[in-house]
Order: sequence, then structure tokens, then C-alpha cells
Amino acid sequence: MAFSIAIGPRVRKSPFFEATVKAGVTGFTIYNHMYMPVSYGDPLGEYWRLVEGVSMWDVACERQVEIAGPDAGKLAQYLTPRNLSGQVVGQGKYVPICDHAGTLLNDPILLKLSEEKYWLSIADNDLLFWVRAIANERGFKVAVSEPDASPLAVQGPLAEEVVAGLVGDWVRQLKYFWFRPHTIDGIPLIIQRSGWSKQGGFELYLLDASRGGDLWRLVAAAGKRHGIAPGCPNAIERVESGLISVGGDTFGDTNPLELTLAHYCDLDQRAAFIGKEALRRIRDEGPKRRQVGLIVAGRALDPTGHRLKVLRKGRQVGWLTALAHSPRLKQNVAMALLDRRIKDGADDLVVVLENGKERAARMTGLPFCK
Ligand code: THG
Repeated sequence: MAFSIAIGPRVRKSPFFEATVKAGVTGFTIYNHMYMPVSYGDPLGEYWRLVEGVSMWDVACERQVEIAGPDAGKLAQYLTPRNLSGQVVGQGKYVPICDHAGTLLNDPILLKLSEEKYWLSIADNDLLFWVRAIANERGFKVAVSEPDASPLAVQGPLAEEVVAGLVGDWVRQLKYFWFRPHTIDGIPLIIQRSGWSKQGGFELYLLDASRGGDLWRLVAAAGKRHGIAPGCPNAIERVESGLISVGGDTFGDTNPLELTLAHYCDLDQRAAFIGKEALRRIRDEGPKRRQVGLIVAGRALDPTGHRLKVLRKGRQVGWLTALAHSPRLKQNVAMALLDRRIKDGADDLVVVLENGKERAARMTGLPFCK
């Protein structure tokens, strides 16, 4: 395709922007009003480096919504169906956020920084407005803001070696989504075991945007002997791993009970939270759709920028929301949101490709790769 995207001041630049340009970025998307690299020109090389080595990603666009004040914990719980009663300082949790109809708005990681301070590390939409409005309307004693905090992800089986070399062996003991503050060369950071891949790794939250270039260079140098190179949230690996992209895999009326997020919702907890009544009703009536995997027959397909119709017996039964050819499985794999009545293992499905041609497809569970 021979078009480009305009770069201008209305969309924010990440603290790592200049470094990614120097490193040879070839494509961006826009996420939380910020440019985010999506390619360095070698999709398969970037995939194998993530799966077998180590990769560094500018994900500064994963912005934080800070909730600070005496009611921070109460508001955090009110915002999510996840039961937060066991969360301790230093621990992160993956939390669906719903509106009053139970519709999924966002799927952040919630970091508990202190008894009175939380960060929602958000997916792509303006959750800040929602959190601030709820806080004010309900009279919670909190301040809601966006702090100077920009994640740089280090992902892949060798990520632990790189990050341990950079900050010390203590990171080897960090549990999934747990985090700790740390300073390297005067650069203030939070180090968390996290990241949007299932290859293992960390995110270094840069707490001083003026030091983006310095942090990028430090990580690149520490990773050099492990073969680190720049990459991006990976469009192939994330389908293999069944990781959700809110707004991509979800629609304006999708609820978490239809998604692989159902087990994060504790609808019987005592605490009140937004969407409780609606989600209980959906549970009792049975969700109408469910998120599943599809194996699409035939030759390798390129990822698609569009949702594709899924048919059964000539009738549409849902949408394919993300598609990739898996180099590890040597099959076309996809995530889809289908009519709940389609049975497990259904092998009489049809996907309509962008060019109008049809391909046979079979339903599977998610993820494809553990
Ligand atoms: N980094 C940061 N914030 C983010 C994202 C990120 N916020 C939005 C979005 N990405 C969150 N999405 C996910 C989704 C899944 C996982 C991580 C981020 C994930 N899930 C594991 C799984 O599904 O097995 C573990 C879940 C668990 O144990 O609770 O890793 O990329 N900062």
C-alpha cells in the first residue's frame, strides 16, 4: 500500500520516538493519542526474535490513569468486576472495566503503588474521562490525573537476562504483574514483570520523559550480547497467545463474559462495582456470543486490517477479529467472536476474505500456543 500517516503535533510523541526513528521504524499506529511503532520492516524476523530471543518495544502509549487520595482503593474496586480484596502494594492485576450496561470499556493492568495511590495502565481509549467523572459524581476523595510514566517493554525468553543485567538479579524473583521502583543512571523507573506477549518479560516504566533516549540506549546496550533489537506488540504472537486487543476484538456492546475475561469477574463479591447488575443478568440469561479461536484452512494468509465475516450454512454467525499465519503451528490462526450456539469444534464454518473468496474454518479454544 502506498500511503502514509501524517506526523504532527496534535498526536503525542513517545519519549522514545526519536530513538525508534533512529532505529529504523517503518510504521506507526495511533494509540491513546500517541504514535506507537508497529513495524521495523521485518515481520518474521521480529516474530522469531520475540519467540526465541529478546525484543524491545516502545509502548509508551500504554498511558497511566493515576488515582490518588484516601478513597483510591474504594474507587479502584468500584471501577472493576475483578475482586481486589487481596491486592497488596507492589502487585498488579489485570482488570476489566465495564460501564453500567456491562459493556467492556478497557482492560488495564491495575498497579497498587501505595494504599492511597493506584495506576490503571490502560488500553486505547480515554478512560481518564470516565474515571474522573465517576470519582466526581460519586464524591470519592481522590485526584485523577495522567502521570509522567511511559513503559518500554523487554519481551522474549531472554528478557530476564537483559533486565537482570541492567537492574540486578532481584528481578528474577518478581512474580507476574508485580513491580518495584528502581533507578538506573539517575533515571527513575518502575520495573514490572508484564507485557503484551506470552514470551515472558518486563516493562520498564520511565518516570522522566526527558530521559527516553537514555533509557532506550541503556536497554539496547544491555541486550546487545543477547541479540536484542527493536520490535512492537506482535500481531502474530498475540493471536497465537489469545491476547485481547480492546476495540479490535471487541465491539461497542461486548461484555467481558463473552470474552476470555469472564474468569476475572467476581459477580458474587460483596463490593459494589459498575455493571454488577447488568453482568449478573447477562450471566443468568447466558451471554449471546463467545470469543473463540479459528483455524482457517489453506495457504498462508496475510494479517488483515479489517474484521471478516464468519458464516455457517450461508448465514453470518459472527466476526473474525484478528488473523495471522502462525510460523510455529504452520496454520492460519484467528480470534473470533461467534454466536454462542455454535458448538465446540464446529468444522463447518466459512470465513469471507477481504477479496470476497471463502475459506473453510474450524473452531478451537484459545490460546493456540501456551
Ligand atoms: N502494558 C501495560 N499496560 C497495558 C498493556 C500492556 N494495558 C492495556 C493492555 N496492554 C492490557 N492487555 C493485556 C492483556 C493480557 C496480558 C497483559 C496485558 C497478559 N495476560 C496473561 C494471560 O492472559 O495469560 C496473564 C493474565 C493474568 O495472570 O492475570 O499478560 O501491554 N503496561
